[in-house]
Amino acid sequence: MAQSPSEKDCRSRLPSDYCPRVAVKLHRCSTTWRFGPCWRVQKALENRGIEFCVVKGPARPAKRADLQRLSGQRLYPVIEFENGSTYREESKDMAATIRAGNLDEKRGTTPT
Ligand SMILES: N[C@@H](CCC(=O)N[C@@H](CS)C(=O)NCC(=O)O)C(=O)O
Repeated sequence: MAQSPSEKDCRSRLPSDYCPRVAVKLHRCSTTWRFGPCWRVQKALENRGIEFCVVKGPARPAKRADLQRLSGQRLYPVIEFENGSTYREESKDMAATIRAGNLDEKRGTTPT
């Protein structure tokens, strides 16, 4: 899939500190389809011009221990902020938040 100008390449399964200068990491499934929950949120980030990188995770839910540790659940998409906090809601709600310019409000405190 061609990268949009706002998407930085994190490549899959690299440590989450791989792109420290990017404030937003999109943890998403590895499908290249341009529809579905992950694509919906990725598109919203692109349309809003938010700089982000993509971290593609394993397809099998059983292999999503890292995502579980990071976000407390096993579904994509998940947004990780540079302070280590994460944001996950229904993808339609995530996309609406991003499009409304309210993503920063979802940034939590640094997890301990
Ligand atoms: N209703 C949820 C669905 C999320 C969802 O199904 N995400 C997919 C990736 S696009 C996923 O994690 N599928 C793996 C699974 O269902 O275990 C949403 O819209 O956020």
